[in-house]
Amino acid sequence: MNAPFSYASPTLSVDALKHSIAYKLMFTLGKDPAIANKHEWLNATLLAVRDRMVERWLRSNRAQLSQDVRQVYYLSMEFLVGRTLSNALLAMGMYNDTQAALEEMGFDLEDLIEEESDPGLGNGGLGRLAACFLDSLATLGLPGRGYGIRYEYGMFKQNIVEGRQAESPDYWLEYGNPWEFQRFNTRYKVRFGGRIQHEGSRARWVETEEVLATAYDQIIPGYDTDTTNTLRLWGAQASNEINLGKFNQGDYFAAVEDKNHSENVSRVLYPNDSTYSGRELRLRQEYFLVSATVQDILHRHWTMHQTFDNLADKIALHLNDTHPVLAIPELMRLLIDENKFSWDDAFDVTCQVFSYTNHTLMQEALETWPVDMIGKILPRHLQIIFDINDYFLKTVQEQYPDDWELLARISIIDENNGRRIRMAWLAVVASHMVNGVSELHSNLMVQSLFADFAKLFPGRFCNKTNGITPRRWLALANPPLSAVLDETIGRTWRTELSQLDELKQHIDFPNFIELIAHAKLQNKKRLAEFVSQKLDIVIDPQAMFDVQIKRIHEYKRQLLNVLHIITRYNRIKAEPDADWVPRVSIFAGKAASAYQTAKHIIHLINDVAQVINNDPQVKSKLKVVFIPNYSVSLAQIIIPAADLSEQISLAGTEASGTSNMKFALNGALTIGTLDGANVEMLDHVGAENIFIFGNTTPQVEALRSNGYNSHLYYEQDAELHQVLTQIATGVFSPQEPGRYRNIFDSLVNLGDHYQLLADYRSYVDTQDKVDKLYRNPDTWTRCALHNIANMGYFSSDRTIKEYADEIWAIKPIQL
Ligand code: 26W
Repeated sequence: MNAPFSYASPTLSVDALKHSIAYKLMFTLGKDPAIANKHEWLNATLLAVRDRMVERWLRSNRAQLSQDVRQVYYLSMEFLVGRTLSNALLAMGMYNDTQAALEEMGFDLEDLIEEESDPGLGNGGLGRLAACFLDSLATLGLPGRGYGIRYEYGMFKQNIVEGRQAESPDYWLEYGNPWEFQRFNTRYKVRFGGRIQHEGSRARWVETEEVLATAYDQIIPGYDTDTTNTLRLWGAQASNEINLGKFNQGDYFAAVEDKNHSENVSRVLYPNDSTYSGRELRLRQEYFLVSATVQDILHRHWTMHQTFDNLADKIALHLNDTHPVLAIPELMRLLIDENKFSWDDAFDVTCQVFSYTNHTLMQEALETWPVDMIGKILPRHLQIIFDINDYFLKTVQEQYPDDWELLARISIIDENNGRRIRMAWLAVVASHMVNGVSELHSNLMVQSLFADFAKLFPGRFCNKTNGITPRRWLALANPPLSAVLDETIGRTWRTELSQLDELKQHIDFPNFIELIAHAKLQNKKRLAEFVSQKLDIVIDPQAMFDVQIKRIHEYKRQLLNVLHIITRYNRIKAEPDADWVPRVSIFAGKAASAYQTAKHIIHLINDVAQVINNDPQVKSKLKVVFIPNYSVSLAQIIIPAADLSEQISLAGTEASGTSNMKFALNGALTIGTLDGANVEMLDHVGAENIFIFGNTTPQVEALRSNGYNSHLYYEQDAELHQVLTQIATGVFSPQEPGRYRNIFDSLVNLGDHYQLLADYRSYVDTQDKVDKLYRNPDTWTRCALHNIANMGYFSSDRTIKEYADEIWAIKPIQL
């Protein structure tokens, strides 16, 4: 394996590093090097590396303070940062030195890197996007901080037991987290419950229950720059260690129970992706995050300025989806009740400060909280939300007198569904900018979900197409390809990804094509080795690696992929001796623990794999692999090894997708629908270099409104008929023939909500074109190269520059 080559740092000698690592091991961890285990060596290395970053961090923070620049605060319930060590070494140009130092001490850096736990503090796309954004902010020298929750248990660990998903808790802090700084002195009280006493326009919130939020800081290094930023995560602490009253009454257990109850607020990440749960603990988590954050931001501002009159000039608060939207009433509350602002002034500042990103249009994902629940837990916030709504509806009514239907539609309070607060409405009303995450999604957003608001506030809506950081997703994940790029166009693509365009000049050199193909083969061998070790399945690196890795969700249509796999299986069985293009279909992804259909899909994939992988007639012509426990670190191994990237969601449902960009950047070809950012990828790579199939969004809508009849497709397409019948009759579940009858019914008899059958024929035919191209390795690699060369636009550096200029109005700090 090549190491991600790093620029040399003349000040750091290998000896000095060796010394620091040994020092940390002995004097910080208290371990004798002679008996220390791998984890302890890893932690010592992390601490030694962290030390070297602290100086930059302090310098950055000092520069930010002295230049007194406007800052953005990125509020997110999820940050999926991935492992830190390798990224930090890359950012600081210390990879090779550290490798050498450890080698001299008898350790392999790669080994230690694999030992680090991968904190799963997010569900999927939204959390990973937040992490890419932090990386880009720091790399661009932009003043920004992330704020989130330090969940003790992140995303559950997924095991596959007899084909089914089994969840177990992931205690990622088991060996400590040497990367973080616990700030014992940065603590805020977060209050819940109680009641309100009015004093004129102000209110006193009394008799509350209290939890303490303690700050844990992580350094976010920028690549090849001294700028670093901070990710501050809040952990909950009981405000009085144990309830003394109960303790004194001798009720020790009740006292400890109370403590646990308070601390539960940062215990565990909700494993839902795109479905809103409505549970009280989740509401408490959301408020816990924003209350501590807004207090912290105001505290910092006050320390610097001793006034809040210039607040709107100095801070921008960004809401990553609606999950942190309670920051709006929280800021209003603190300004009005604790800092003597008038209501109008407070609302004015709030609107200037906030901006909001919408990440999904799906109904079931949109957060609405019962008025009663908010009233019980956050009585003062409920009042403020009502006040904002009254004020807003009044201004609209002046413009559209007596349009009661409009007023009912845009009211923040939904009176029809048992009185609920529409969090997305609140976010739109109190933000100065609202963005979607791809061109298509942003357009649909203003045509559907926010249509009324777009008419009222035409300048408020915009698009910021997502991006990914080339540091983690190319330099770190794909050393073989990075080495080829470095040789060909130099090293600066890491921060100027559009330079990949220069690769096009080399496309006619067979040697160069050969190098690209060779890099891919190396990555495929690495993955094959991994699969053989972890799953005991042998896959051939020469076969086409066809990959779909993402959360398991009906709208993402993993089932459509399965329909194609079974079709292919049937064709092979019909003609076992024909010249088939060998394929390995690879899946990975978690299903939300309460999402039964998604779990059933995982089971089906594994059952299909069982049958196909053990059919002697099929041999290496087709293999199906489900890799358990998908995570950022697993993605870093799988993505570089992919030949074909499956991005097959129903048009109009995937807001953007970001793995689509990661795959293309690593030289996979995409088979995809015109959904999310696929549409823009097509624009960039050209129709000859991507496999687009299926209905477009308007066609999907037309089918829906004209009465889509999936049964017809089932009747009229013989291959499809066969596949569906096999699923329904237990060909893949002979022990329990009826196991997948419900999947058959949902597709054939119950409306096929995500229109799989409508896209099936186009998908299967397009897969044939994929095979055809794969038979010609040179042409295939040239197409892959066009993908790599045209991915510059999809760097999160470009995305973040747009946010910085057009939404946050922030500028780089000078170091
Ligand atoms: C409250 C429950 C809940 C939890 C998470 C609702 C919604 C979410 C997220 C919005 C789900 C998510 O991760 N969305 C993804 O965001 C990515 C980054 O913008 C996009 O690329 C994906 O298309 C979108 O599904």
